[in-house]
Amino acid sequence: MTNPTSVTEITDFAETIAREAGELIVREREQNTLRTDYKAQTELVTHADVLADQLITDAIRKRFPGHRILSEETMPDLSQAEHLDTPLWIVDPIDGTVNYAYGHPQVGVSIAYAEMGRVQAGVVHAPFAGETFRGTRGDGATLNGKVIQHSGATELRQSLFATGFPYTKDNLEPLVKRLDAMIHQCRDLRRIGSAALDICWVACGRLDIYYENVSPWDFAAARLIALEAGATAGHFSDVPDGYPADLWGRDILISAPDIWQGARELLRSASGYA
Ligand code: 2AM
Ligand code: CA
Ligand code: CA
Ligand code: CA
Repeated sequence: MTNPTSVTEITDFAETIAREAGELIVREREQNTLRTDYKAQTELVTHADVLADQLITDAIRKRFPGHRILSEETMPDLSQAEHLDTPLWIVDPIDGTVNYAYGHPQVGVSIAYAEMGRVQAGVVHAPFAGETFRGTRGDGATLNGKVIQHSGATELRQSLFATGFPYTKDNLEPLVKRLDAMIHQCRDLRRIGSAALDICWVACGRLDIYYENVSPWDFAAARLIALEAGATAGHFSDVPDGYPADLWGRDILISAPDIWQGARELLRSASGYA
């Protein structure tokens, strides 16, 4: 099936629904009616996460009834990404739920669109900051309509890096080892609390490096935005066969191009990878 809709139209559509979800998210918090719940021991979810997920996925289903959807709150089946026959939408309605629940501004709505396992369009909208990042494959990346570029960092020593830590605290040892190695070799660390915004901040030069283990909805849109801003994106371990690399969230590393290899070697060695 050929898709008559252009990738730019797809990106426009993604931006429209991300903004609508953003309005809902801001309204829910301003009305101070946030009900929070726990998915797991420390993983928060608010009713705004679920409402925003429904708003976005309903809009996608209505406009593109034949497409697949992977979304954190209502359709989190990761095997969706292995089916390459149908276009796939990857949605995180609120990236940074902990920030959201604590009244912090670093919250993003992330929507990506992929064909054959390759992300073609990505939008990350930060409603409290009034910032919208957009990327279309082959056509560059923008922040509020202005073209963005990575920082151009050339030295690990002078690099600002961001990472995150999982909700589950069972196996923190490798993360602490990586953090130890990075903090010794880089300028400083920022823990923003939203993977999508971390990556968009690498895209626009507010950060030099980002690495973490995350899920497809956390990074799919932002990774394309970073690539289109000239950053390098990949993994510091090997991607298994059968799962699209664009959507594989383990050991991802995104940075300004000149420091990517150095950061990769440091993270591999700190992780005990050969
Ligand atoms: P979420 O807010 O959509 O759940 C990076 O840390 C990402 O992983 C965040 O984008 C967040 O997505 C999720 N995450 C996982 N564990 C987290 C934690 N302990 N605190 C904050 N975010 C966490
Ligand atoms: Ca979550
Ligand atoms: Ca997320
Ligand atoms: Ca989320």
